[in-house]
Amino acid sequence: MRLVVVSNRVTIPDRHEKATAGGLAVALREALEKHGGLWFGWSGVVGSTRQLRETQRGNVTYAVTDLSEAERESYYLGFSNRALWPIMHYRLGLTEFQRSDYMGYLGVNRRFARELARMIQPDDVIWIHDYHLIPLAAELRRRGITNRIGYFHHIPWPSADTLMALPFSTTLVRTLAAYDLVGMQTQVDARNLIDCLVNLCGARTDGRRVRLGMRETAVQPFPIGIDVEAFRRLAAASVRQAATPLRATRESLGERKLVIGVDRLDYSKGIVQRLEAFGQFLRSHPEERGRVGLLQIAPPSRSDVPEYAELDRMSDEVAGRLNAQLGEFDWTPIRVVKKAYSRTALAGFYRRAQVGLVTPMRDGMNLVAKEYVAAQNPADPGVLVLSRFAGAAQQLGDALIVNPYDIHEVAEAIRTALAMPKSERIRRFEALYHVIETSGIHWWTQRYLEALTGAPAQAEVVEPPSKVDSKVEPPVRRTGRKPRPAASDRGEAKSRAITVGQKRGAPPGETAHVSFAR
Ligand code: ADQ
Repeated sequence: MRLVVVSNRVTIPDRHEKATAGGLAVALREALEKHGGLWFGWSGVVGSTRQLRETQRGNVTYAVTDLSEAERESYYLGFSNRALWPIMHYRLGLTEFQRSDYMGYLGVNRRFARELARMIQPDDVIWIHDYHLIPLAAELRRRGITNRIGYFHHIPWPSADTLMALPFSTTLVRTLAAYDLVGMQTQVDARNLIDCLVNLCGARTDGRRVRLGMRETAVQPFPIGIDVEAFRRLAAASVRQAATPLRATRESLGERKLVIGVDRLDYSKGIVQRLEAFGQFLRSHPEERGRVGLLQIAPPSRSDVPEYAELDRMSDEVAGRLNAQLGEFDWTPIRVVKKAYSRTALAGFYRRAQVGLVTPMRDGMNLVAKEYVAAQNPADPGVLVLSRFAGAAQQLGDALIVNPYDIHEVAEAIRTALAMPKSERIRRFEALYHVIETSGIHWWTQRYLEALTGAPAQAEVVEPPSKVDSKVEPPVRRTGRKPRPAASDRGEAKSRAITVGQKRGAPPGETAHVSFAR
């Protein structure tokens, strides 16, 4: 078996430096190296030539293509990031739909399928990642590809009622039936997707598998993890290194306590609301003024999308206002740093912070929550404050779980975390660490690939959406009827397990990098 990974962006690893990426990219690379493989996707470059470029690294081939300016505008900035991203994060008010963007999105998926189909061998197993590429399997099937194809959705999947607001959502959801396995971050996301397939597309289900026409697709949660041991080692090493940002932070903070937030600058992460909550905490507990500070690290992303430019401006404005209202000549309550750091530096910041403030308004999983836990000193750990709307909250119930829309509740959680006795901090930390350690990134990759290779192979074609024409949108069925079990219940697919990613990889590299460039 050869593994083929497809993602929106592909970063070709440096020849000499094995791991310049976050845990996910490293784990996928390891799985590819184990089986020999192909990683296909956008190079990240916008150019006039769209020719496929192949680079060999060991037994992995990286095949990348550039996007044209028009493709980047419609497929990436337009439909993926101004329509799908907000609606999947329950932000109807921010969802901007343009038919031309949707056409561009379908066009890029069609082109990717055309180029990829030529490279597919009979025993390949194909693993497609993320919302940019939802219709890719349907396009591949149309070209006669009968291999097993899996999809993993890294972000939340909303309820059918929410998703229906997006024009052509039914057509798009229907294309998921072209996959053998669809992986979601949480049980809630999996249930929402199954509801969409049943109520919007008329599929039948037994709760785990969905039957649409002659095709059967497994829908399951696979909560993504991190390389816990590698991150723990980075954090421990950061304490010993003389010239790390950790040392500098320690010197600049003195005895003051530190609350930390680390996120891409994205409205789903709740950064502005978090700054307000920290301000509220200082107003409610004036005795804490001068004794604690918030460090918010937020490298800009998608700056070409107007909503992100607005967030950039707003976060500066709110931090400036709160610092002016609450600061002293020798103490700045909030520092916002808009740049990426190396993983070692991040690990050091997490370890120094008494509170990890992870309060997205909605998040598929949120790896920062897990990184914060992994980086703690087991003898004197900090406290994780976590939004109930992060997928991670489904697993990390021993964090202080908060509603990020309620700044008073978040403010009180900060106070509780700072005042928490060491024995309770250790108890919570140990419970959290156990969870992240037993469901790390290697476990995740292995489990997903076992489920995908164990799924029954199917050859049937699912018609991909071909044009923007309201006639292609099937009628919405909202019958309220109970889903019926699939006609043929084959029971658990027998796993023809492959073993991947078991060797511990090199620790995440020094170059700052998000899991996938988004
Ligand atoms: P993201 O939205 O990118 O991922 P997240 O899961 O938090 O969110 O991952 C962010 C990664 O970027 C973390 O590894 C973090 O360390 C890194 N990072 C953030 N700020 C950084 C900085 N200043 N410098 C260096 N590195 C930084 C999407 C979904 C998530 C899901 C992941 C994985 O939105 O919900 O958890 O995919 O599936």
